[in-house]
Amino acid sequence: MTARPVEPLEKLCSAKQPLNAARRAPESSEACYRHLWQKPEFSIMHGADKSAGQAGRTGAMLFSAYSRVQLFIVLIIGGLTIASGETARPPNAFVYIISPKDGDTVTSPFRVQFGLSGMGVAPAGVDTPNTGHHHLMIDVNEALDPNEPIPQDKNHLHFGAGQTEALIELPPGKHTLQLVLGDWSHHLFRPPVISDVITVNVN
Ligand SMILES: [Cu+2]
Repeated sequence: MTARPVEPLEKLCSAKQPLNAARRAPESSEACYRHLWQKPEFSIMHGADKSAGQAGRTGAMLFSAYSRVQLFIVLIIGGLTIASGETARPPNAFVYIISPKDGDTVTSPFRVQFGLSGMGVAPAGVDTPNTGHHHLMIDVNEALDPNEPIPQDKNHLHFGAGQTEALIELPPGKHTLQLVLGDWSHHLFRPPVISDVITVNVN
């Protein structure tokens, strides 16, 4: 937890009584929550004295409960942020398009086969070391943002079930294909596991 000054803590606590616990440990907003939780008017949370339940106190109680939920959400989001997008690429891992080959002429729909070496395929959401799932970039020119999940649209196809090939339908003309391995949370590995771009001529 980052250090917080006492005054915002007091606002956060929304309590008129001295915030001894918070003052003793101003670096931790948990002290505030603990302090509020131990106050008599909050004993209703534990099924006790309701006589103290005046409007202001009820508001403070709701605020406290709301703040707890907020803290919980912040902790969850923080945890996910730390957990996702930080998957290290195993050495020697690479992806490649087995077929079609660069420059091939194909008839739509056509089969694209995904090749992966030095790693395994796992469905999205499964955080197993040295695994990921395939993503096919179709006519994508912009670089992917390493801090964001791989976009999901008609140009960025996710194969989150662990597929290793796909039947692709494209309008006639030249199209580029590129294979990208994403981690369990659809983020790029660091450094990215990404194939060469190939061009196909679709009939
Ligand atoms: Cu994905």
